[in-house]
Amino acid sequence: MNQAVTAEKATAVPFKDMANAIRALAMDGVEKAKSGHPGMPMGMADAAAVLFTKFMRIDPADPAWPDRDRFVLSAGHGSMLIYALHYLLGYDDMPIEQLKNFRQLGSRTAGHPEYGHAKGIETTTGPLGQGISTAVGMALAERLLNARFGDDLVDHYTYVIAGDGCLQEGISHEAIDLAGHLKLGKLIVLWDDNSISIDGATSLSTSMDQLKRFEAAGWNVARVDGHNEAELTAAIEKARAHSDKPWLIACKTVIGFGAPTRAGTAKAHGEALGAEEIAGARQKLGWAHEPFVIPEPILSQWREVSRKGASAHAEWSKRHDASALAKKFDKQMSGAVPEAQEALKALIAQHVAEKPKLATRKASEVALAAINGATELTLGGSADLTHSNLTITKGMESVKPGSFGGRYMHYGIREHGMAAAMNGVALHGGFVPYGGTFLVFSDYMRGAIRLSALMGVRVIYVLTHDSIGLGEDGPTHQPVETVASLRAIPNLLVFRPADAVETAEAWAVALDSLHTPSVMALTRQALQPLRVTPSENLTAKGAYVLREPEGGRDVTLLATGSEVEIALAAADLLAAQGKKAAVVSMPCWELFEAQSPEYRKSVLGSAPRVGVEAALRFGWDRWIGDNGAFVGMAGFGASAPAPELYKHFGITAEAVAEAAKKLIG
Ligand SMILES: Cc1ncc(C[n+]2csc(CCOP(=O)(O)OP(=O)(O)O)c2C)c(N)n1
Ligand SMILES: [Mg+2]
Repeated sequence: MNQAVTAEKATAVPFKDMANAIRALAMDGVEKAKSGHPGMPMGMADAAAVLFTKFMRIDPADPAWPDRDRFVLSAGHGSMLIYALHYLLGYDDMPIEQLKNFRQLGSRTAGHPEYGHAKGIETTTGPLGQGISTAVGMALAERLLNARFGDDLVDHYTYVIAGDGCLQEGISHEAIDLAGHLKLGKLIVLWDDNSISIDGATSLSTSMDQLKRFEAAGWNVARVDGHNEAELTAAIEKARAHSDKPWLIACKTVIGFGAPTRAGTAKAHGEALGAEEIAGARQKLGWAHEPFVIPEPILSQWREVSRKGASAHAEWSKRHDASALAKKFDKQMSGAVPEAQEALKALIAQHVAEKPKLATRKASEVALAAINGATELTLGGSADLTHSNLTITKGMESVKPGSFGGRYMHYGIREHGMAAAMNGVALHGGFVPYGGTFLVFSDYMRGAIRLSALMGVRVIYVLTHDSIGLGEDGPTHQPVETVASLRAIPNLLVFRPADAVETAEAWAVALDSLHTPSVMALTRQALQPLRVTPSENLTAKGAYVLREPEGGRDVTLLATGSEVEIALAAADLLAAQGKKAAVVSMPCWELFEAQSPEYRKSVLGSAPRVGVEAALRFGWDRWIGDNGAFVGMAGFGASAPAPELYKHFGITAEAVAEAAKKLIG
C-alpha cells in the first residue's frame, strides 16, 4: 500500500518539472562557475528525464552493482547534466554544494565527467567520440558475461547520450561499425540532434544522413521529437524490446531549450547564460525557484528512481545468491588472475632453464598461452594483425555477431575503436582486455590510450614491430618517435623487453597493475636469451644491472629491448680492449623512475653512460646525463632487411664501443 501511495504522489509532479530541474541546475551551475556548457543539458533534459525516471536501473547506494545499466555521457561537455542527475538521484557524494562548486579545484564536479571522481560516472568523457566508442566495449562486456552467466546474473543496457560532435568524430565510425556487426542489441544511443556545434549550424561542415549511416552499419534507427515525453518513452521502450541490433534514437532538440534569446543557437553551447537570460529562461520554463533549489516533491520523485533501482538490485541479489554460478561470477568480476601469475612464474623458470631465442612478440605469445590457459578472464584481440601480433592462443574462440561465447576479438582495422572498446570492457569489469596492432599505429589510437591512462584502467596494448628491426616494410611501419611519445603519457607503463624472460615478467607486472594500462613494445626479429639465471622479477624494477664488470666500471651501457644484446656485445668488445663496461637493461622507464634514488643510483653508477635504443634520442638525456652518448636513430628508417638497417644506421656493437671509448677518453 505504501508503494501505491508513493506512486500516486509521484504522478503529482508534472514531467516538465522533472526535466526543468535538470535545466535549472545546469544553468545555475554554469552561471556560478562562469564557465561550462549549459546548452546540451538544457536541450537533452527531457530525454535524460525520460531515460532515468522510466528506464535506468541503477542503485546509487551501491554504484558498483554489476548488473546495473550503464550510462555514458559521450557529449562530456554537458557534464552538468550528469551532476544534476546525480544530485537529483541522491548519490551521497553529490550534494548540492558539489554543483555550486562546479569546475572548481578539489570538487567532484570537474569540467568534464571524470571516472573515479564521483560515484556512478562510468567513464571519463570530453574528448568527443570516446564515450560512444567506450560504450561499445561496455555493451560487448555485457554480452560476453551474459553468454557465460545467463540473464539471471547479467542482463543490462548500455545507454549513451551523444552529440553531433561525437558522431562526426572518426572514432565513432569504427565504433558503430563494430557494434552493428556484432549486433550489440543492448546498446541504445540517444543522439542530441540539435544541428548546432561550436562554430554554428552543423550544416557548415556536414551533410551526413546519420540515420542512413547507422542503418548501413547494422543499427536500428528511430527519430523522435527530443522534447516529447511520449515519443521518447515509446522509442526507448521499442529499442529495449527489439534488441536484435543496437539502436540510434535521433532526438531532435533545441540546444539551450528555454533560454529566451540563445536557444537554438551556438551561443547556448559553451558559456554562462548571464543573469538576464537565466531570468528569462526561468520565466519561459515556468520555473520560479531560487538558484540551486529543487522543491521537495520534485526531489522526492527523482529519488523514487533510486528506490526502484535499489529494489531491482535486491531482486538481483536474491537471484545471485541462489545461483550455482555465483561464486564463479564473483571471481570473474573481481578481475583477479592469481592462476595466470602462477603460470607465468613457471614459464619464467622454464625460459631460464631452456634459454629460448625468440622474437619478443613470440615470447609474448608464449606468455599469453600460459596466461590464457590459466584464467578465463582475458579477452584477446587485434586490429586485423592477429598473426603478426601473435595475440591469439590455442583454444581461443572468436567472438562473432550475436554469439558471445568466445574470448578473442577481431576488432577489424580499427585501432582507435579497439582501444576505446578495450577501455569500455575494462571499465565494465569481468575481463582483462588486451589488443594488438603495430607499434607505429598506436598513434591511431592515442586518444583512447590517453584515456586508459587518465582513468587508470588495466588495458594491455600488444604493440609489435617495434623498430627498424621489422625491416623491409620500411619507414611507414618503423617507429622511431613512438616509444618516446608513449613514455610521455603519465600513468602508462611502456615495456620494451629484451628477451623471453623479460617479456613474461612484463606480462606479470601488467596483469598486476590494476590501475595502470601497459604497452608491450615487441620485436618482430628473434632476440638472444639474456636472463639465464633464476632471479626475482627484475622487469618490475624498471631497470637493472645485467652485467657488472669486476673491479668497477669505466662506462655504463644502458639499453632496451633488441638493443640490449648489442650493448652486451659492445661490452665484450670493450673488455677485449681492457675497458670495463656494465650493461643495464631498462625494460620500463616508468617503473625505474618509481624506484628509490639509492636503487637508481646503484644501477646507473657514476661512470659515463651510453644509451642504446633503435629509436630517437628524445627522453634519453634523463638517463645518460649531460656527458653521455646515445646510439640510435636520428630520423626515419628505411626499407631493407633488418641486419642491413642496423648497420646502415650505425646501431652496432662497434658503434656503441666506439661511443663508449670516446667518453672514457
Ligand atoms: C575530440 C574533441 N575535439 C574538439 C573538442 C572541443 N569541443 C567541445 S564541444 C564541441 C562541439 C560539439 O558539438 P556538439 O556535440 O553538437 O555539442 P552541442 O554544441 O550540441 O552541445 C567541440 C568542438 C572536444 N571536446 N573533443
Ligand atoms: Mg550539437
